[in-house]
Amino acid sequence: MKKEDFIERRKKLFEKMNDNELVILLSREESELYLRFNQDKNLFYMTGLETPKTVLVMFKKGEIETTFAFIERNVPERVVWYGEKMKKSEATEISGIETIYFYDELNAVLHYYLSVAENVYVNYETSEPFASKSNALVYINELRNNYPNLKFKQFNKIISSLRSVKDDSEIEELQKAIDITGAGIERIMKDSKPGMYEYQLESMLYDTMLSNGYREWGFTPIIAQGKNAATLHYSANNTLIEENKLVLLDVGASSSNYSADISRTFPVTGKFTERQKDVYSAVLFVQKTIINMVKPGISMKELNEETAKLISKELIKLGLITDEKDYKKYYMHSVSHHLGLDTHDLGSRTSVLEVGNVITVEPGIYIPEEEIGVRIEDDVLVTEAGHTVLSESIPKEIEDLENLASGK
Ligand SMILES: [Mn+2]
Repeated sequence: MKKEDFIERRKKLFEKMNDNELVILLSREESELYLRFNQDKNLFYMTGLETPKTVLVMFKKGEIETTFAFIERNVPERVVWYGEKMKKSEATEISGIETIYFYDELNAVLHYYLSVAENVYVNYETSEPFASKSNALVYINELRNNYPNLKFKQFNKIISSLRSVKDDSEIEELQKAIDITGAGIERIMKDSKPGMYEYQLESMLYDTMLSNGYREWGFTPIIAQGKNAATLHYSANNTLIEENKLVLLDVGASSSNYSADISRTFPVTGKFTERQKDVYSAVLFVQKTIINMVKPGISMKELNEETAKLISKELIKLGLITDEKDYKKYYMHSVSHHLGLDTHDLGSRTSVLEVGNVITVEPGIYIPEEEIGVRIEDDVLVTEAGHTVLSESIPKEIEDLENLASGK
């Protein structure tokens, strides 16, 4: 990602902002010692800065568009503990923002803007899940009290439509995250055996990531054998893998904060049973059909409705239900979500697709009483011609899975 990308994103945001509107984006809390710092996604999207105590401010008044940022000042006696802080020139080099202040100047510099602005977009709202612990939220609440005429709005509302259309740099990062995830998945398919624990499969993917410089997961990996695969958010990954079971992987590495999200289901012993094959084929057929529908102008609601219709028919063929309406017993989630900086990225789950959206397509069938759970998930870019499956190269055909898993 280069500074021109961030400059372009800020330019697009100014086009959406009204007169006298202000944006204040605060960084996340500084991490505890045992965790690596993880930047607020919106602040990263707008600046590329990955440091705590960092703030972006943008203000639009008439023709004048003002942008500046705050970073932490170096404290010489703390350098031996935490190293040098980023220099102003480095912040400018990364973000393309020319005017950089220090964080301890925040109140003094902001006062003028808070006094003249009518609306302010902030990235912390009371709906934040960990609101009570967040210094950022405490700060926003202080502003609310000190500037009672100012209207506070959620930044997500104004940025959502921009973030859901990916630029070339974002697609490049997503592709890297997807490719390394795919390499790890293939290694798991080749090297896993019954008698291993699920977390040993997790370690194969993690090792593939780390060895290639990808140090972060996009989300907590799901490695689920047999009946665990029928628990949608299973993440304990600590069960012994039994003979003849299917293993469901729902995993994604992160590349520069962009998350892959791939699901594959394979027979750990190298051969599907007839029943497993029937269920797998049903999901694969639905998944391919839905992927082929992806194009600009189609809504995610339509994809969901078509998935439900197709899965209902498959469930009847599999002898699991007799009335189409009962499909929710075996398929209970949506087929798609946006993908990007967040695994479940900004962008409505009912939105009409446009060029540059990246969505998942992930139908599944879950039959706990048969200890079978199948989900197949690819990451799909919406293009003018229709779509490109960014995860195309990760195997999902029955023959390929059997060959990989049996070591052929
Ligand atoms: Mn997903």
